[in-house]
Amino acid sequence: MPNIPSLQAVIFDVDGTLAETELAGHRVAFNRTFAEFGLDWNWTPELYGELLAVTGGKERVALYVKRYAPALPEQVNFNAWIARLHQRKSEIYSELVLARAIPLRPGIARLIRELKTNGIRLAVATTTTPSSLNSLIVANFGCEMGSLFEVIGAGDSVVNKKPAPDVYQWVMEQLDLPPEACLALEDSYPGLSAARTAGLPTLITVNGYTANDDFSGALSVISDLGEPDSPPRHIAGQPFAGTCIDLTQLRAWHQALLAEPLP
Ligand code: XBP
Ligand code: MG
Repeated sequence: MPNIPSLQAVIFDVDGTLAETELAGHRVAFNRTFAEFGLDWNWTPELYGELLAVTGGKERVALYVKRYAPALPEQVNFNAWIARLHQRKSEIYSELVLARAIPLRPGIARLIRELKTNGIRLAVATTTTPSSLNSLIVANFGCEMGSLFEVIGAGDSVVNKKPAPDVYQWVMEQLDLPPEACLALEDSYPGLSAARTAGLPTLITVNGYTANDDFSGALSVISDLGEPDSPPRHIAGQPFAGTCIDLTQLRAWHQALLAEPLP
């Protein structure tokens, strides 16, 4: 019998996983910021989907400028200007989520509470900023992010953002746990790549922007975590038992996977 560690921690992605924040949250905040900065840029839902190929808001603006060469205001330092723009965008995003414009995805609040009650350690690995994450948590849980998550890898915690594995590796170092004792929850190809390269078994819940991503190597791919009266749809990988994804299911997947690892 191989020495299989039990599931000790779940590491959550944020955007697209905890909540559908991109279309009505980050995208809208970017467009409002562009208007405030006197730019005539408009990131349509389609264009934003294309720009999601790169993670991180500052990096996304830089990709847009490189790819579409829009007229830029006179400025001395491009990176400093992007940083100011992104700072303001983050403030507007927080205002949006604190107005409860962005609810959590099905099953997220239920699973987080169940994991916490049962002593599973909780962490976050995201490319968004700590302030944006905190606003989402305050709006939906009524508490600060630090009271839910023991370790938070966010924004510029690491230099190389997803799909690089760095943020997951940093989080596991802080947890002092090996990947075999953890499970990642993601929604996108860059997120899956980051988690898998870090050695983590990864559950995917898809969303409108990521439904057609390549999720080869995921433990399981499902529509969402579901609720007891509203089961998720299984898309690929390991099937689930029961009506929604709970701790019993995560433990079952984890044990089965460790006994027979993914290729
Ligand atoms: C998703 C992202 C982020 C957000 C915006 O992050 O790619 O860039 O779109 O974040 P994840 P900021 O799924 O890893 O949580 O503008 O705050 O950088
Ligand atoms: Mg994501």
